[in-house]
Amino acid sequence: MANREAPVSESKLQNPHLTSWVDELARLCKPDRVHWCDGSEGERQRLTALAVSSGVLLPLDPAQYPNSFLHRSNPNDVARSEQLTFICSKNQADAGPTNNWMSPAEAYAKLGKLFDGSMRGRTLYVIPYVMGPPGSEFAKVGVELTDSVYVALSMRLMTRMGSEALEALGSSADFNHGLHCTGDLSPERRFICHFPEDNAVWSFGSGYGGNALLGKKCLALRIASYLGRREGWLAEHMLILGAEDPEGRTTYVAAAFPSACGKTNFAMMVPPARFKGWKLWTVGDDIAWLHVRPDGKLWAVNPERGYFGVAPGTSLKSNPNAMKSVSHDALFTNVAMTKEGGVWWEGMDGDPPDELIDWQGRPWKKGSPEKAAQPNSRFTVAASNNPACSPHLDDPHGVPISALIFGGRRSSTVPLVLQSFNWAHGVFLGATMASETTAAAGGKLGELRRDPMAMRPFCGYNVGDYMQHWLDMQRRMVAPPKIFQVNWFRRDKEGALLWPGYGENMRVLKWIIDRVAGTLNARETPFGWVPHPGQLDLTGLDIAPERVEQAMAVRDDELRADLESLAPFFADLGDRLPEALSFQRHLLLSRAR
Ligand code: GTP
Ligand code: SPV
Ligand code: MN
Repeated sequence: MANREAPVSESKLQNPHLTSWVDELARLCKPDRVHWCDGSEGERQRLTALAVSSGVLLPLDPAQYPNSFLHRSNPNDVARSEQLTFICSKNQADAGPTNNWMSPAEAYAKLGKLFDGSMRGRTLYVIPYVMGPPGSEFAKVGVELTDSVYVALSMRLMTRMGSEALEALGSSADFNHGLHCTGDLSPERRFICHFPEDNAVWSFGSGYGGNALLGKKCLALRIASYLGRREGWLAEHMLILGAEDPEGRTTYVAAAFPSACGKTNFAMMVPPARFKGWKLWTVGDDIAWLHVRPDGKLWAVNPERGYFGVAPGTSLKSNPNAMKSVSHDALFTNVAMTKEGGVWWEGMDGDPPDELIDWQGRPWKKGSPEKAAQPNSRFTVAASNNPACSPHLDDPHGVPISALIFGGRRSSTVPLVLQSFNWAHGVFLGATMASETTAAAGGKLGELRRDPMAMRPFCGYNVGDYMQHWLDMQRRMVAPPKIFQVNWFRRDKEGALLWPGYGENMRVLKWIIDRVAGTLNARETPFGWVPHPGQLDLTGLDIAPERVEQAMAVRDDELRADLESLAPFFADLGDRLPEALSFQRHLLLSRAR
């Protein structure tokens, strides 16, 4: 399809639902131009040139970082805004206690005023996109209308965007209706509103990732979780990874860790030398759509086709596959820039350069107490850049999942690894997961909060109903995945991490794979199955065995206190708290004395 600058009414598009909706919102937002994105390489080049000439993107040194650019966002707009994110269901109770709620009528009226005339002097980009593998029965189409060229270029990396999405949509009216405007970025005029019952999202006043790329958290998690409950599947904040053993057998796992708690790193993990002959494949690093297929197993597709990953902490040592992925055709957001036009962030290999331009464009000197890169600075790249990208990324059926893993950021209490007794106990472990807050969302850092299945900010309906839906999924499966809990972040009394993490997490994954295969016994505790002492393969790991023991310890007093502290969280769920989870808590408490 040719690049179109013509008003929609002159376009030759065949889908009247789409054209009349675009016309209606163009009349509201009043852009000077409407550009229908076709997703072509030529279009990418034209939009990139435009973004560079308007200062939205800074070109990086093409010798070091071919085809790569830096974007600096407004300093008040560097992370998801959970306080300004709303679920606009007809009934407030359907949004539940973990979501902000606004009535649909109020939200449409309030945001309608903000959108009115908001794109004067600007271009409205029409971005048709598909979430999910091409031709998959599980894929969903969305269309995002935005005035941000950064969003258009990011959506091209993160989704299957342009002509192929229009073809997938055909003449159907079944698509997510997304409207986004950057506005003046004032937090007083920032709202990210979801209308699950209308399959629509209106986002105003932020240009940042999860607030503005509507295919990601808005459609693929909040709206999709709502659709999943209605249609009998699950939309989850999970990475998907395949571990191929030296005999060529691949075990697939999906893991839910809250934002900035290690999904991208685990999904791209390179195993230590001890695991010679193993190959790890990344299917996805953030979102999994889980469906039961006719074989009675749970299968996962990654609805995305790119990564929007945390930059700080990413190095050749911690995540070599990510470093290779960002070496060309990458968009960076809020990282620091070197004098030579390269990028830098805290935790990158080697010493920091003597001088940098920090994420806000200011000069920065080595030894400065300020961070050069914003703690939630990110890279955006196509998944195909990853040397470990799974060939099943485009598989319409996805991959069969043998284990589900839940992991929060917990300085204490939660052991390195624990296997649930059964599905309901596993759902309990996920539903009661807690994690210390990170820079991925605005608000305080390091506060412990309950984050059910790492979905607290992303569940598009009542979280109690969501937990019940998880419990109900068991009946649809003949071979449900085994459920595990992990914690890479336990600390000693001095505050030092007990477990080295990153690639060494392979040692824990190997135990999980062996447990799933049924080739390994385990130790039963009142709280679940854990490795026998000495059972975890630590060959070649340069760390005192006592520290690993401390990381793995199951301490009755700590776990009992944690179960007791669940009371107010469960009380908040009121009559939507599944009975099975309430009983699980009492059962565990009764055994923990
Ligand atoms: P979102 O994209 O926000 O959903 O984050 P994510 O879950 O993909 O987290 P990511 O893998 O980007 O890691 C976030 C931060 O945690 C980075 O600074 C990592 O360096 C750090 N991290 C990741 N894995 C580990 C680990 O195993 N141990 C420790 N100590 N830190 C880790
Ligand atoms: C997260 O915060 O979980 C992310 C980044 O993956 S964002 O797309 O901004 O939500
Ligand atoms: Mn995420």
